[in-house]
Amino acid sequence: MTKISSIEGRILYNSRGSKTIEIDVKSEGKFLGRVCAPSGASVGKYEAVSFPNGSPEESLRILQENSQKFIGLESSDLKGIHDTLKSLDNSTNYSKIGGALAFAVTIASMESASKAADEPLFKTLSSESSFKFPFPLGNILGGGVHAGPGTPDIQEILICAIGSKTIEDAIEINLSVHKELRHVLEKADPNFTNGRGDEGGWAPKLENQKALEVSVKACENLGFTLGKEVSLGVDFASSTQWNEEKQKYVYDRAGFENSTGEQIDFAANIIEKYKLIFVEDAVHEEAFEDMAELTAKFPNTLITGDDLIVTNKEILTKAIGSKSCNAVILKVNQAGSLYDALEFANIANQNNIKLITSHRSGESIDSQISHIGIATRSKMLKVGIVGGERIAKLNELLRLSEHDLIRGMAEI
Ligand code: 2PG
Ligand code: MG
Repeated sequence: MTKISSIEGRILYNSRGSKTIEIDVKSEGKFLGRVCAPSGASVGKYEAVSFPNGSPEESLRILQENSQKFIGLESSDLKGIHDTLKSLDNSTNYSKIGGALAFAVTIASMESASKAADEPLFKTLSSESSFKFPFPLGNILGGGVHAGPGTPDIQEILICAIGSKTIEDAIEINLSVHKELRHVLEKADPNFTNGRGDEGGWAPKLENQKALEVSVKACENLGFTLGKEVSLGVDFASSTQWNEEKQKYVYDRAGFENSTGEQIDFAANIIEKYKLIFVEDAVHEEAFEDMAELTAKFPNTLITGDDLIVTNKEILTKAIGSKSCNAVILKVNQAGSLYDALEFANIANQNNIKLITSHRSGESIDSQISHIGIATRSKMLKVGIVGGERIAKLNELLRLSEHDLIRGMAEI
């Protein structure tokens, strides 16, 4: 048992160059847990607010004023630390202290506890005795709010090496497809600049279908068959296309609009044509019934809620009732504290809703989410493919492959 002896924070920058906070939690004066908070660009309406009034400085000031409340708590007592945060902010979305603060304090405390116990973080977070690796799910081509004009409206085309038996192989294959896609794009357009979006996926000037076709081509050039060695996924991030006034999805870049029915057909055609294993937010964040239609139609595809569910256990319970999805994104900072996120993960696991632990588009070089993905028995870990802040998560998985407690890949 080790007690928190100090808690401090500082302002740093995330991968997009925006200000964020980093928190240091020390136990017994020596076991340091250090966490830098990420943040999203395609943010769900109901997710935790990152900072009060958008100010990281304000979050830090609140921490400094209240640091004594954390000192003396057991660093492994996630509930106690969570309750202390809730005593400072009883709102439902951490609007008073900022979800980034709840995120960083809770994960840093658990990291400090894991160091004190001399065990890896995933072990501190779970009482299970054996674990599996989630499949890395990586962004190969980006558009939407993660990339500039002329890129696809859909936000992400993703690769997953579903046939891999080891984490090393799964990571290597994702990297090879990302590299091959660059060659395909260069061949198709001699003026392609090798530009990349916020998460390291290539950002070519292509409309949606063309972007999917070049992604398939990259897989085929490497001798892969879709559905065998690899499968593609898509994050439509449909709330960014949804126009409340028109009650339509507006695809500005491709130049068409979809009614709600047309959007379901649009997504269904893409799922069928490209044999997608993973589909995220194919409809907007409040379209629970439309999602349910896709879930019923595609039982073998992970029909996944991100902005729809925002790692919120009440919304998840509602979605389970309406059978809106068979998979959910887990982003700790959408929930706020790690305690909130682990409760959410339990509900998902108990109801056979598959978990995909995910990064944010604005990331740090931390890698605790690799441990969180393992501890929550996530099927996939959505962390990108290249860029220091993405590679950091994959490299941590490779380090963890030296650990006896983790054997084999998750069953999707
Ligand atoms: C998403 C994420 C991560 P953001 O929409 O799933 O890929 O993006 O962090 O911008 O919400
Ligand atoms: Mg998403």
